[in-house]
Amino acid sequence: PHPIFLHDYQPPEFLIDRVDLAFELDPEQTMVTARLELRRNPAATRGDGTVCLHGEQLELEWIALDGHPLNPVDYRVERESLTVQRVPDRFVLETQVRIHPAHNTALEGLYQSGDMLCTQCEAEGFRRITYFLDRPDVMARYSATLIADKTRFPVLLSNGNRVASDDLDDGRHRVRWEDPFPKPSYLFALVAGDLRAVEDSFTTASGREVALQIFVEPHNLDKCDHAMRSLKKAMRWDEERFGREYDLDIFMIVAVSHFNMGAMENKGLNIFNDKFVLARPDTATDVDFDGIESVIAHEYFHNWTGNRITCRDWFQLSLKEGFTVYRDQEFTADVASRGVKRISDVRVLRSHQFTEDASPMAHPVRPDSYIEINNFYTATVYQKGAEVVRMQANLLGPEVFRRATDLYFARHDGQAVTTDDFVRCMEDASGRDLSQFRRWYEQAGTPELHIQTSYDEATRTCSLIVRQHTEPTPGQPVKAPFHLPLAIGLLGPDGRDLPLRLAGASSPDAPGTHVLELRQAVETFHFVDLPARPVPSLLRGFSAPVKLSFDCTDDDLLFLMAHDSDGFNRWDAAQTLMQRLLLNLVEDAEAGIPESFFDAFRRALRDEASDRALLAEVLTLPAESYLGEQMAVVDVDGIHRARTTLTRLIGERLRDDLLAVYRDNGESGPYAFTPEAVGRRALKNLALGYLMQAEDAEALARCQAQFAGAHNMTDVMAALRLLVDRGGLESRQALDEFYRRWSGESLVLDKWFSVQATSPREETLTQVIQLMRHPDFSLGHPNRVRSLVSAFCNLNQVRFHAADGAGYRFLADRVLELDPLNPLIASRLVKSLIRWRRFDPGRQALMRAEIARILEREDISKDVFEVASKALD
Ligand code: HT7
Ligand code: ZN
Repeated sequence: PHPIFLHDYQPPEFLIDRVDLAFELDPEQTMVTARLELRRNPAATRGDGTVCLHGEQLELEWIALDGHPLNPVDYRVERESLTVQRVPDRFVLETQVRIHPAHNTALEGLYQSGDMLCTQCEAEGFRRITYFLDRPDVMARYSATLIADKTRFPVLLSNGNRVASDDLDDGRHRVRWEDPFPKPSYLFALVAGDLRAVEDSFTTASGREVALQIFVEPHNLDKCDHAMRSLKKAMRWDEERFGREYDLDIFMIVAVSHFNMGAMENKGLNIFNDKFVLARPDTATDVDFDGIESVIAHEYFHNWTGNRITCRDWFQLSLKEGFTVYRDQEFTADVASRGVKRISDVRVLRSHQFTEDASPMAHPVRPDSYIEINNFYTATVYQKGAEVVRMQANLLGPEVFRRATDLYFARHDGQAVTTDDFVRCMEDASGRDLSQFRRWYEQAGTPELHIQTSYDEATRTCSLIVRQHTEPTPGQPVKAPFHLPLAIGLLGPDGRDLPLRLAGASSPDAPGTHVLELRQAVETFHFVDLPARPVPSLLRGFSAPVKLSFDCTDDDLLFLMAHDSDGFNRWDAAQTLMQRLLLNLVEDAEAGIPESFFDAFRRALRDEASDRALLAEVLTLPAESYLGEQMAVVDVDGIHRARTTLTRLIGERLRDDLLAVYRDNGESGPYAFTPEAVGRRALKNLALGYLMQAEDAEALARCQAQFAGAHNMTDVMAALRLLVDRGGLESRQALDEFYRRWSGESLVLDKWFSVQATSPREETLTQVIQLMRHPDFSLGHPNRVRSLVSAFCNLNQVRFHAADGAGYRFLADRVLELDPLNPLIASRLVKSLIRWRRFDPGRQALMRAEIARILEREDISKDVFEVASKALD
């Protein structure tokens, strides 16, 4: 397989103005007839009188040009293309192909999920439906006529408006859809099935009525309320915050069970992994409710950032994904808790994106080459892309940023554009020069900021020397400095923010946060008029996606934890402190934990005024995988031992306070998904976790009672997890009971698989291997694979990285089994192996051997090939 390069981009030789599709739908074989109106692109730089269309796994039945059937000498069918010779500048091309949805295990193109048929076209799935110029800069108006058996497929959906329907003589029916908006092929969708809809409506700011429909299988009708509420919230928020109104008369969501990713923003017909639609308090956890709210919002927001304005090519993926993630993060921050949201976003960034940036798959937010684009739906493109938009928003300030996004929507509506076009709008609206800032799109790697602070009593000056450095990444040995905002505050001895006055500035800023703009590899800043040595609070709100190190004592961290006016930095100080204690314990299992730590923890537990959700975040120990990242060589077993020890010590030393917190935050009344109630449950279950690690008898009784008596899945799962991690008879009984109760609910059953796969108990891998043979397990069901196999490999550091290499062998076996079925899922799994350089020589050798074994397989997909081969480069 060969890479594709950004610098090779050429505009398409032909444009397609209209597409009329007709589908005779049947799972075994579907006939697709396409009528395409093509014309030569005036902007094209070359052309040789032929047109070459993408197509994969299509059986061509017939082909006609301007109404005349073509002779075989006039066209050539290859494995991935159809070339037609001697075409005029403007013509109509008609084709009919046969495809086989029931045998489509890759879940790209048209496929079967349970009893329904659905499509997934992003990024390059449309070419598995019909021959086409399957690239995002070819935007066309579509109609789709769907014909199917009326009993099996009473509901037939596609993009846009339903314009006609009738019954045919043979038990089939026909529905025609027309989408008035030009769109790229990756946004095409159809769904056929025996579905029911929950319906509602939304009146837009300009007074238009939009019909809202969520389609599900009949037994799931009672699990759509939260999704519908989330959708309406998102629609209103986008009007208020970004001035974006919905543009069609109908907006549909369909929940399907077999889905490669989270959801898909097809124009007017979003298709969702059912995990991000279906929720009832007794079947879904707070994390699930949260995920549904933000994924529904994310896909809805794509209607403007992705659909109305799309990407010129797939290297620009972050144009729509980074901006849309930024928008969904801001939405959640506004409708829930801004502080808690920032913490959870930064957790994800650090655990997924920073690790990716330090891996052989490191790539810029705008990659410059790829072998398989599916491998680039990554934390870098999504989460770092969102941070890059956030930095621009912060550099411009809210009003100017809004002017800049308005300009972007006005200037580029209906176009396929680049990240550079986006930045130009930021520049044009603000008058600022962002040329250096553009490096965030071009250079991979996480910048490291090292800050040295000093205080000079004589001049009452606090100086900051800031150094930035970015390690080389594959293909980019040398990095130029980034332009980045560094938000800081200085705390006085009473814990309050001091007024900040940069040397040379005429007047001080008000007390609070000051944003420094960095541009050089080394820069020095002097703050004057400071009566005493301040404690610096750096990178407030995580103002840039960097790794920060600065010279501060444990006492400084305790001080920041207690006083920083920036909630994010209070949390970060606690994390840094706990990280120090834990890494000390890894080095020396006998190392003591200072009393001051337990005192601070106790004070926090007793602080009844503080936000429970924020408190739960502050009191959560850093994850094992995150601790591993902080070490030169990951000490898998040492980290697990240290974290278990500190958890137990907290449980023992703070027993009474933890029990009090557990009791005080119990459920009262029916389930509510409010920030306050979610925070209470999080804190209560965190306290229970510490107590259970201390083997407390009362805690065990409470945990069992919670498992048996809770009416919400958050509390049931929290208790089940603790029982399973403890092991023994109680664990088996709880698992059996859970299975009996929930074996008919696929999404709940996923939880049953993953709670077992992520247990740190020694027997977990044996258990996972047994579960692979469970009648409810199937490699053809991505959610199930994620709940068992990916959960074990990605969320269970201590067992996956067992020193004998059994975890690695298990993973490689699954990759080899999955690759012929679903390369996208297989290749995501390989990513768990690629960071082998982070481990000790024994593990390194075992991991590399498994990657090599994967690469030895003939006919490996290009998805898996790209990841595995880059891992060994
Ligand atoms: N734009 C979508 C990304 C996507 C995808 C979704 C489902 C299955 C396969 C997919 N390939 C790419 C989802 C999003 O980011 O909104
Ligand atoms: Zn997206």
